[in-house]
Amino acid sequence: MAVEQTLSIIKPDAVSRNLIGEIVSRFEKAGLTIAAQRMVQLSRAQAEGFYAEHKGRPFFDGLVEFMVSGPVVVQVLSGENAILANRELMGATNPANAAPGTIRKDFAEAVDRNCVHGSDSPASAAREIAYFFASSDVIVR
Ligand code: DAT
Ligand code: MG
Repeated sequence: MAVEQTLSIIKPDAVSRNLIGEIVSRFEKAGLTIAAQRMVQLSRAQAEGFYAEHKGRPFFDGLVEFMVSGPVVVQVLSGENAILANRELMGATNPANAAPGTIRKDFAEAVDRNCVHGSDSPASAAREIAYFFASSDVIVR
């Protein structure tokens, strides 16, 4: 087991529905700690760059539109196997397929409004954390 950091985003649908606290509470109850956190209104260029791996997919334009539709909370979560632990707390991309008790099952309305983002690998975590935070912003306890 290794202590990892992962990039989490509480997306515009969850922020606008006042779910920040509910979602952060799930991370903390699962033993993950908040190592960095900031509210951001993403620009179109920032959203496109963040999701560059999906450019060309049919849902890309809608995804970017959604991600700039309101503020998001970007955060670094830290803990044992944080990358996979966060993916498990989030649940499947489509809330219809997400397991009971996951964030997406309990809160998300649709695949294109699915409340949270989480890095899916060590490489994506490193890239995504650096996309939003300087290393001096990340406080691992
Ligand atoms: P995840 O966010 O679970 O890592 P992903 O990386 O495959 O999922 O896709 C990024 C986001 O794009 C996802 O959270 C919501 C959106 N998305 C993915 N597949 C979609 C689809 N079939 N229709 C609409 N939006 C989709
Ligand atoms: Mg993904």
